[in-house]
Amino acid sequence: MCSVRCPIKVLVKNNRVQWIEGNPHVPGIEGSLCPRGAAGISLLYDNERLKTPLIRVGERGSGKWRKADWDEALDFVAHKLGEIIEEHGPHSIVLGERTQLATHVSKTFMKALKSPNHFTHDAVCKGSVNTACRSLFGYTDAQMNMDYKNVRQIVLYGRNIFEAISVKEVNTLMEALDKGAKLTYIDPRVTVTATKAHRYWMIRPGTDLALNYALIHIILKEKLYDTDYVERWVHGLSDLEAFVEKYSPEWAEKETGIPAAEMRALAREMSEDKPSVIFHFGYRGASHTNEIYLRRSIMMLNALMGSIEAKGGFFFKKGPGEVGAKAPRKLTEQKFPKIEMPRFDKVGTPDFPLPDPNHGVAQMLPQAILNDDPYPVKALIAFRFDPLMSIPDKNLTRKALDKLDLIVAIDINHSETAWYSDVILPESVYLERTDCIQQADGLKPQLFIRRQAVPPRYDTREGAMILKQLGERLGIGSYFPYNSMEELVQWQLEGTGFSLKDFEAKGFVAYGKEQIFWDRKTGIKFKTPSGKIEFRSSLLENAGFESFPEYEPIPQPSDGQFRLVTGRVALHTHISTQNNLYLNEICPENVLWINSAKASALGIADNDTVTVASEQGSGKIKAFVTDLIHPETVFMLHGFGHTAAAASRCYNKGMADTVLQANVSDKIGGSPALHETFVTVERV
Ligand SMILES: Nc1nc2c(c(=O)[nH]1)N[C@H]1C(S)=C(S)[C@@H](COP(=O)(O)OP(=O)(O)OC[C@H]3O[C@@H](n4cnc5c(=O)[nH]c(N)nc54)[C@H](O)[C@@H]3O)O[C@H]1N2
Ligand SMILES: Nc1nc2c(c(=O)[nH]1)N[C@H]1C(S)=C(S)[C@@H](COP(=O)(O)OP(=O)(O)OC[C@H]3O[C@@H](n4cnc5c(=O)[nH]c(N)nc54)[C@H](O)[C@@H]3O)O[C@H]1N2
Ligand SMILES: [Mo]
Repeated sequence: MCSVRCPIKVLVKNNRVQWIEGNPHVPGIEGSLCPRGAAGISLLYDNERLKTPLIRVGERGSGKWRKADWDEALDFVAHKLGEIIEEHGPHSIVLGERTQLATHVSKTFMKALKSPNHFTHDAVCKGSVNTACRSLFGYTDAQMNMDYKNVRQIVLYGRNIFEAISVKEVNTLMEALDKGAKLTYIDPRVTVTATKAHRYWMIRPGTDLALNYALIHIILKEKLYDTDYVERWVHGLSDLEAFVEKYSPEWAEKETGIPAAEMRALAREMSEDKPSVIFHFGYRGASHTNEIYLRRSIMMLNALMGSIEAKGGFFFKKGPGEVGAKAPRKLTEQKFPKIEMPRFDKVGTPDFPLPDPNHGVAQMLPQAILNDDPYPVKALIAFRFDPLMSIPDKNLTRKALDKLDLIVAIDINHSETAWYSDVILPESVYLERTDCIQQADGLKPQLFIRRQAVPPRYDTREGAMILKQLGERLGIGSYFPYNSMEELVQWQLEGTGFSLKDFEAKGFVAYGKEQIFWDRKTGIKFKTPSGKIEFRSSLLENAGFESFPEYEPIPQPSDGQFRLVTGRVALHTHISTQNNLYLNEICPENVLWINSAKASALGIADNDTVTVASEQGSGKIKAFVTDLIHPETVFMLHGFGHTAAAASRCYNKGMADTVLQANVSDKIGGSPALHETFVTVERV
């Protein structure tokens, strides 16, 4: 139901799913689920999901399809891809996906075809967090996690943890709060998380960086940091000291609207509880062209508190290698032909040197297609990813898609991109399929498996089988040495010492019994060139970027404009559950949060329909007039405004943020700057 993939237990009787609950054997889950997890049954039994392969017969987006059997659909796609490869080369094919359990399969598909153009959702989710962590520690954010259980103080910058949910995180943090941990929440909007915080700051949007420079200023001036840890592990402290000299709390108070005295209070409290403190690096909070420096400043605060690789702080995830064992195999371990062409997004070239090449930068796709830059792109395979809804500026993305010779969607729903594609290859939903092994690194390395609970209701297949069968038709079948998902999983487990049987009791296995922390005095294995936490970053500076650029305020809305901010709610997953029978019933559309004083000046009352417009596009939505949002900002839930008629429950309900947002990026870190769009709001 969501990319977080919380472990579940499914009760099946007579091949029908009766009940879904959290996996009782997983600490922190113990039976519980979020609303979306519980609504899995209504996905399985939804008769509006994709049922058979479809080939388009009308105009793109017209919704005119003919049903095809699998052989016909796969032959059709393979034939078209073959022609495109022949004429334009394999690099003219792009495959984009949400990182998932079959990612090693789709990467293999692209590598074998000799295309460099596999990208994931990572950049549009948290690209700059990834780059910031690599610049400081030599690890990605995904290779780190937080020890919520033992935390004493936690600061969340728009990390709306009690609505944008991972069940284990929520439960573990609630327990820590019950035991006395303190929560500070910072957001221009009063979220559910704000209501549970000990301290809440309604920050002026886009100014978190100013706040952090002031916090660092206080911590260094008052020597509130962990001196032993910093001396041993930090490279560039004196540079930082000179840099933050001018960023006083009084200066930051003017920028952020947060009283200087409160900043001092937080810095001192954090110091008292160090190192069991967390400044969460966040995902989709402040989202601006300088995001990399915000994420770096958050992680520098953690480093100053000595909370990296500390109980109750951050830790590096330990893999099977840490206990002398072997990780599950991945198809990507095979030998592939060399690829000379650069990526479509230019990641890894001097134009865009720093984003993670394992993921690429999704939101560069429209520009690459529209400008034939760096070369013509001709085909897109969208696998569990919806570019039209998940890349900012829907109209621009649609224009780009119009230029393609082939669009293939591997999905479970009539997503916006599926609706606009040429061929739809329907995947079985998670309850109907066995997936690849999930390697879950952490304080204790573990492996999880998701096994088929019931047979597919319709003529659908698993993604890893679909790609294999396409590969066979394209002459790269030998890269897929399996005939079923069970065989693939067995192949993956070779050498790990585990077999499928070992998963039967609990759904997962652990490599060892003990939690592994590295020795804080001698043993933290930072993977930076200096072996330390690089405040002065070789990654940034070798690429020609500064480690400590002067603070520059982000562009501000002019009179009559608002900054558009978006986010999630506990009842939906991004853009994919709006048509779910249960979830649609409790949250059928999104609304526009607008500050009461501003609304009254514009003559807008609660529940009025308003037109929201930006340079990119416009649409209509109901207003939610409230004091619970900063006057400079309006907010809407991400994920609504679907136009695929076949998904009738969410068809034309609410509005899509992507229609409004400009496609601009943090050109160092790789995230889209989703909150740099200004809108006007008018009563209809
Ligand atoms: N229910 C549910 N849970 C999910 C998901 C889901 O789709 N549904 N998706 C998962 C995924 S992939 C992700 S990445 C995470 C996302 O987790 P979060 O990043 O916590 O989620 P968002 O809802 O995007 O929350 C962003 C918050 O930032 C605030 N914000 C906006 N501008 C600023 C600013 O300038 N400063 C500060 N401090 N805050 C600001 C917004 O008001 C909003 O409340 O959630 C995960 N969990
Ligand atoms: N404008 C804007 N853009 C955003 C965001 C935002 O807040 N605003 N948030 C960003 C974030 S944090 C993220 S993580 C991304 C997420 O972006 P996406 O990955 O595009 O969003 P999802 O809703 O996770 O689902 C994508 C597609 O996967 C399909 N799907 C779901 N389950 C399955 C399955 O089992 N198999 C197959 N084949 N398909 C499946 C869904 O039907 C949907 O079409 O979007 C990012 N983009
Ligand atoms: Mo995300």
